[in-house]
Amino acid sequence: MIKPIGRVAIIPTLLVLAGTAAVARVVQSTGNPILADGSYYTTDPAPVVDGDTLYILAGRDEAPDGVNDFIMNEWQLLSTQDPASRRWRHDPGIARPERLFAWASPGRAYAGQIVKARNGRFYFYAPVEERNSDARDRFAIGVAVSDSPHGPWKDAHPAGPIISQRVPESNDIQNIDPTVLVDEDGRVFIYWGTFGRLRGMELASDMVSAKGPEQVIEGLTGFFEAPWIMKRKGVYYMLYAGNNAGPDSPCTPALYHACQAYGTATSPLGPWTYRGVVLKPVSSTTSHAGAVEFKGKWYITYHTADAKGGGHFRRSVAIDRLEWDDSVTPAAIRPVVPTIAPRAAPRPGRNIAPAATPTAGPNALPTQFWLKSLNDGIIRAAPLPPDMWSSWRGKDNPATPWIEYRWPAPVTLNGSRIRFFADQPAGAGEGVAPPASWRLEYWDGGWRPVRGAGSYGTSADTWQTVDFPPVTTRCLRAQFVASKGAGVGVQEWEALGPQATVPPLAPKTAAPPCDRP
Ligand code: FUB
Repeated sequence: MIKPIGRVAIIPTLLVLAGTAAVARVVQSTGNPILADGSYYTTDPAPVVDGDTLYILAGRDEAPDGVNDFIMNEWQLLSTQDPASRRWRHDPGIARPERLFAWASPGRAYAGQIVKARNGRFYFYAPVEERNSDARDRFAIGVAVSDSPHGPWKDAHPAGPIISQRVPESNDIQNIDPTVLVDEDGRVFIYWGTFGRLRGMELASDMVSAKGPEQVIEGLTGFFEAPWIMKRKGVYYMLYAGNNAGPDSPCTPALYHACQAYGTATSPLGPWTYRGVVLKPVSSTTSHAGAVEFKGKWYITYHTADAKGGGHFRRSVAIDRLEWDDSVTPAAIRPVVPTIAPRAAPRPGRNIAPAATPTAGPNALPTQFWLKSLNDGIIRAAPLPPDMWSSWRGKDNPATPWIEYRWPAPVTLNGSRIRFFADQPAGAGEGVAPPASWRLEYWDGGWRPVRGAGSYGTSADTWQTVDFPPVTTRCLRAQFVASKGAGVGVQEWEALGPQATVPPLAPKTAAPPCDRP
């Protein structure tokens, strides 16, 4: 019998693993994310194939709702014989930093990778924090070994981490996000890094000893973190999280969000050539991808905030097909089309903002914020900058910024709700503060204030609702007077029609402006 829990059916095949409290279960997923019911968040996927099984090593986000921190105490494993079946075995709690390494602190079980070596054993490259270290950044990469991806794991280098700010050389980067390739000739290469700094190094065939010097890897445009090394048809491919943001960036319009980009090289340590974007930003700020060939097909794994209760620090692993374009040299990775499990139909409502194209002005589109968040229907208890639009630029914040919705054809509106964000109190002259005042305007051959509107509330973190007699227009503006030199911030802005309708879909192309021919 299959007992449905949320959108995931749990088949009660409970497997208690000797020596740990972890309970394995078999899950019939309904699509992405693989585990979607919010009972376990799964992060930083690293796929590895052994025989007829595809394994995904994942971290586990345990941040309470509204806490913006990577609270990650353990790693977990997902495995399947057939991704298309959506039948996965879930092994929670396969390892914890302090159990893998005597020198590691608990917590911060960041993005690791399990790699099968030529000797048939599995090596687990795990970024953890050192307990006793005077390094400015205590993240270090340790290696554990096992005969199975399930473990049990044993420290393969009990002398300590193989990479830190002190070993094998001194460095000043954050030593996380390792990825390892065992090349066809048996040579082993490790890459790691974050915050725009990527290193690479050859390892000895024992999988742990440094062989070559640490090398700075360059050429991967917009590299931020999460490198993933792989090889196909003699070409080395590096997937990575990029965040070169801007209105015209192929990667991401908002600084905090990452795309997945890739580059290629003909030798493992480069030179590398940037090749393009594989995956656009997802619902979480990070998407940390890995890719692998399994039974003749390539798959990409990444994480999103799409599970129940999910967020930027409550991420969940997704898997999709990765396709190659062999008509070009080197073969290109085709842009990934992310899939998501079918959702319940949204309830009818008066908000028709999702059908509009949002824009902002004047000079009010700083890249750390995301205009798209205005009408995405998501309100977070502790939003990050890309969960809102704000006019805050640090200095010279616009005194009278505005946001605007443009519909492709005229719509009738008789109300609006707005949700301000503020990190400073009303009247503050810095940061993001509630606006001094605001009003709604609609286009009618010129910008006209809506008539008969009641009061315009300005408090943050609650809906401010404005009702007015119906107007028919293609463009609606919220015109603000900012608090002194502060920015204005908005998490969500709704445009309400007189009747409830099935929520409209986002427009495929941007609607044109009203005030320019
Ligand atoms: O999960 C913690 C960190 O978030 C990883 O190390 C990064 O790659 C990002 O996914």
